[in-house]
Amino acid sequence: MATRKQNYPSDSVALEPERQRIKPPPLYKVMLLNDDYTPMDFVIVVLEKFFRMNREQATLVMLKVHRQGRGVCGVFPRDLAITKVEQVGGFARQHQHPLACVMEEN
Ligand code: TYC
Repeated sequence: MATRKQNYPSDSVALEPERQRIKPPPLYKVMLLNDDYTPMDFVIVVLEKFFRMNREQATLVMLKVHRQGRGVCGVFPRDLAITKVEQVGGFARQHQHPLACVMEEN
C-alpha cells in the first residue's frame, strides 16, 4: 500500500526565524560627573579600582571629566551598570567625597 508523508499544518511551523529573533539586552554607559571637591587622585583610584583602567587611561578619563563635566567609564549590561554606580557611590561616601557616578541607556 502506498504511504504518503503527511503535510504539516502551517500553524505547526514553530521556528520561524522572524519570530525567534529577540532584542539584545540594552547596554548602559556608566559616567562620572565633575565636582569641585573630589581630589583628582581619588578619581584616578576609582577608575583603576572599579573600571580596571591603568594609570594612564584613568588619568585621561579623569581629566576629560574635570574639563568637560562628565565622562564615560564603561558600557555594561543593566545589572552590572547598577553595581558599578553603587560601588563607586559607596566608596566615595566612605571617603567623604561628593563624587557622583550615574548610568544612562546607551
Ligand atoms: N574637579 C575636581 C578637582 O579639581 C577633580 C574631579 C575630576 C572631580 C573628575 C570629579 O569626576 C570627577 N579636584
